[in-house]
Amino acid sequence: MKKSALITGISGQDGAYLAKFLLSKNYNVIGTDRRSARSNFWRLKRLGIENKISYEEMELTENCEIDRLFKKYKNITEVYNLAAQSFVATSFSSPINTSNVTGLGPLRILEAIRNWNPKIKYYQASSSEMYGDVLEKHQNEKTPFNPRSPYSCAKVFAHYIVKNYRESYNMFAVSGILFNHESPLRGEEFVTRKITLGLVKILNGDLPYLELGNIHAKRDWGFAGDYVELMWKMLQRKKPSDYVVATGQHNSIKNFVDESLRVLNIKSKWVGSGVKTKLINLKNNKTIIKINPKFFRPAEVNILHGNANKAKKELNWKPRINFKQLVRLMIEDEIKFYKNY
Ligand code: NAP
Ligand code: F7E
Repeated sequence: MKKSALITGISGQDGAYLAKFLLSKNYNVIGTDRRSARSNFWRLKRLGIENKISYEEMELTENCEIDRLFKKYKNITEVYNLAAQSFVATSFSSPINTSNVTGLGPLRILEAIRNWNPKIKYYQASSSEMYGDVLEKHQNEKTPFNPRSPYSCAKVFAHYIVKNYRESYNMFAVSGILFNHESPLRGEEFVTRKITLGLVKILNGDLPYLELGNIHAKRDWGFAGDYVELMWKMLQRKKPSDYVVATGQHNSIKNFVDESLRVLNIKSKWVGSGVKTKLINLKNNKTIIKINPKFFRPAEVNILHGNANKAKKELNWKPRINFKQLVRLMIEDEIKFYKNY
């Protein structure tokens, strides 16, 4: 019998890659989006799977919409809760909405599962942002959380409520603590995609220069396509358990810019310091990057570096794409899909 999986947040980066992966495993995929905004499905179109998914409307703040899903699809065996207000910067301007969607949303789904069929397996998209101002150099499943944004506070709540439902009701409910993962399908507001798209726009004469915030922050960046496989693997285990997913390498935003320019074969030089830092294109002396403090966050997560040994050992996993390959993949795709390049 074909298995049926429900993916919330099907229109997002991970939703698209996970749907593709589950379809390749012969699952029926039911995907939720908010208000039937078909234009949001560019990622599913890009992966050639737009017509292979059953779509349902679901807003994470609406209990009755969540309930309706489980009433309608009695054969769902796995739920992947990827929907969230996922942009950290927005969580500072919309803390209440972020807490409601990203924090309470998972609880609403868990309650629906508990009422309809507690045998359904549940995956929660936890985040390395929960480590915040890190309390250990390399973060693993045992590292204490120290969140630095309304987004990460909401994710910490969701993480613990998943654990609580697992322990209280014997449900198969797990969290993947995923470190930053990027791809050509990443939203344009996140820094990696902002950089790759911005640089290609500059080369096309469509943008004079790019403005960034804190270029010294460091992230453990992996490839989203590698990471979604782990979500599935976690739900195939006999015993439910949480896992960190990371590459174990970190790089700064500045490194990401430099590597992008290396791939594009543009010689450049950083000049100045602090908010006066600039990146100059040595071919034409034009400024490519400036710092704009409006992109600084009220509280920053300076460095994240994951230790995924548990996933490597128990789920037999290792990332296939490293930092340099990731940057190349993103730049090459940007060029391929950018008009007139
Ligand atoms: P994404 O591209 O921002 O996608 C988020 C999805 O959530 C979109 O489909 C969005 O729908 C949906 N959504 C937003 N608000 C919603 C609401 N109120 N009700 C229902 N759906 C809503 O995020 P992603 O990068 O794929 O990440 C997937 C999940 O993993 C998120 O929970 C994120 O917090 C978490 N995570 C991501 C990373 C990472 O590096 N990518 C790392 C750790 C954890 P619309 O299209 O309608 O906006
Ligand atoms: O920022 C710095 C910024 O927005 C990364 C989400 O998927 O991963 C993501 O959260 C860093 C931060 O991702 C700009 O200050 C500098 O230090 O790409 P980001 P994030 O905040 O790490 C985690 C794991 C998630 O769970 C989240 O859902 O880059 N930065 N200049 C900038 N960031 C942005 N966005 N824009 C800038 O101009």
